[in-house]
Amino acid sequence: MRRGSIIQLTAIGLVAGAICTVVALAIPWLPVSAGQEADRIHFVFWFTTVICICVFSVVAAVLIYSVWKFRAGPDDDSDGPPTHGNTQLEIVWTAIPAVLVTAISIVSAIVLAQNGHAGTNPLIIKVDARQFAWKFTYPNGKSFGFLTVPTGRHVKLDITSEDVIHSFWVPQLSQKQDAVPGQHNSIVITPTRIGTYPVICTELCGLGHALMRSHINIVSPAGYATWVKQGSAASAGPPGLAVFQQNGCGGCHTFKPAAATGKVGPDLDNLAQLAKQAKRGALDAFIEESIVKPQAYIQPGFSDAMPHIFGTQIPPDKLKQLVQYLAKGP
Ligand code: HEC
Ligand SMILES: [Cu+2]
Repeated sequence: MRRGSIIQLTAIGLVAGAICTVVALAIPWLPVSAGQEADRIHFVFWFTTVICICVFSVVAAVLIYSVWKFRAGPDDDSDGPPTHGNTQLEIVWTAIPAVLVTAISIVSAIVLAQNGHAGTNPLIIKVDARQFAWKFTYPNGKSFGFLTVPTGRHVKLDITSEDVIHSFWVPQLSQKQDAVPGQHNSIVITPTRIGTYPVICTELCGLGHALMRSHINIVSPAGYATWVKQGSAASAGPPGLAVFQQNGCGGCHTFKPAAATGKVGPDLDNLAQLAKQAKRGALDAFIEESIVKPQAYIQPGFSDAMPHIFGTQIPPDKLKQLVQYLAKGP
């Protein structure tokens, strides 16, 4: 092959690879990772993607070069020269993919084994799916409609279903696991990123499937210890307090009556004043709207970080208790 052709082939390959790389990097294909397992899965994804971009560049270069260089002339009706395979080429294009696919298998197998590893002292949480809700039961026997877990600890989710097949999925944790009646499946998560992320049922399970959502609060180990303490005391105190604690409001808000010290959202001890400033009707109405539809009014200085799920998650009677509890103030 002439030197000029090799330079042309390489140039086409580099351009094709560059375009592919831009598409791969400019579009956020994956959700942010909130756990060690997701980090590893993302690594496998990118490892495979890099290999794919390399293979694509080579194929695109040869294809585009051939179409361009070996195109038949306008008056050329002759047949091409007879060719009879090329053993050398065939060995090369069999051996290289074999090596690449083996590499992907090995990396995947290592990640799979690491992701299944729960360590010696995992926090075991039972996950019960039913049409159309999630129930999370902690080692102390308390159950909640949402999941709260600390960072930096292996958490083993013991997943089952009470009726039909569901599937547990948190996009930011990358893993899915079926919830099957009469069977216990598990996944291990090791949260790393504090925040609130959706829990989604990803197996069509009936009419309410699309509403079968909850959320997972990833909190600091200290925040988790506080939450466990508060959660255990939830049966005492006014009814609104239990609703406040069960929905994880204290993770983001300060509110003295609940001994909550969260700093992500506004200090709810000042709600009366905040409501006046907001000019959105009476205190009760303002609080209810803020919980059910937080995006309707964003408190200046804060972002729309409050989950939009409470409107469907908190039943009307509980919501009333919660609103009254907050309206009473400190
Ligand atoms: C992930 C963090 C987070 C959680 C969990 C959370 N909030 Fe909020 N909340 C915010 C942020 C941020 C704002 C400010 C933005 C806005 O006005 O929507 C806010 C605003 C509010 C407001 C309006 C205050 C104002 O001045 O506008 C109320 C009332 C409120 N939250 C109550 C609750 C209750 C009750 C819960 C539990 C059911 C809860 N929040 C759960 C982050 C959170
Ligand atoms: Cu379901």
